[in-house]
Amino acid sequence: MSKVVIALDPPPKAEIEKWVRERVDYLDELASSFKVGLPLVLRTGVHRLRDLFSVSSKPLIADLKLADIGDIMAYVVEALADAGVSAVISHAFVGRRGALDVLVRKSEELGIKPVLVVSMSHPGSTEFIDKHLSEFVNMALELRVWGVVAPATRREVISRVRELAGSELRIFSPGVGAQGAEPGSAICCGADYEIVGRAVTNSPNPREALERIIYEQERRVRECRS
Ligand code: OMP
Repeated sequence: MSKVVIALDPPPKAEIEKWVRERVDYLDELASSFKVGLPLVLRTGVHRLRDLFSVSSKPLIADLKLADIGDIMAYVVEALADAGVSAVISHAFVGRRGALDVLVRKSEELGIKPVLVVSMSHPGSTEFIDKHLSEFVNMALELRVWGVVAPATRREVISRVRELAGSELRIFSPGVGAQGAEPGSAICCGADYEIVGRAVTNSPNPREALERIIYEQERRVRECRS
């Protein structure tokens, strides 16, 4: 099983359902899971997810980067559970009391795995978010969430998260491909999965692009572990 999560973010002019179906079809065999966010869900509606991904054998991660009070995030998670989603990504910065504790409780009740963003792949993440990195990771550990998001674009952050988390948390790393990070580089620093979007989904041949990324990922991981 590959260690690539495919981010399905359709460009604005894409013929949406055709775009999604084709990519799920071509990529399902090779992807570890699919991730959908606002660009897709706003256009299809959450009610279409179950049908659009019915041919997929892989888990579906909803990346809505939730950042609200707990009761409202719990409503969102209920809608996602009805749509067949397996995991949900939320921001860590909203804090625990009255926010993430409610979200985690509701997610557990519905069998959805919570994932917290503890650092982001764009440069501005250092302006605010990264200043609290260790607090976010400790909170993720206390809440016993399933995983965290940390950037492939700043590998030292992944190493730090892995050091703080030990083997407890799954680390998902975006930034491979379109944002410049090399396949396998995040896994070499302790990530479990690399999130790849446009480098695959906007390619004229998405399957071939994903095969190349997996090949590169495996080669680099072999090298760094030898
Ligand atoms: P590409 O840049 O096209 O590979 O897509 C990256 C995907 O990861 C997009 O779906 C982003 O929303 C997501 N992402 C980031 O790029 N940076 C982050 O810090 C966090 C995420 C995320 O939570 O998935």
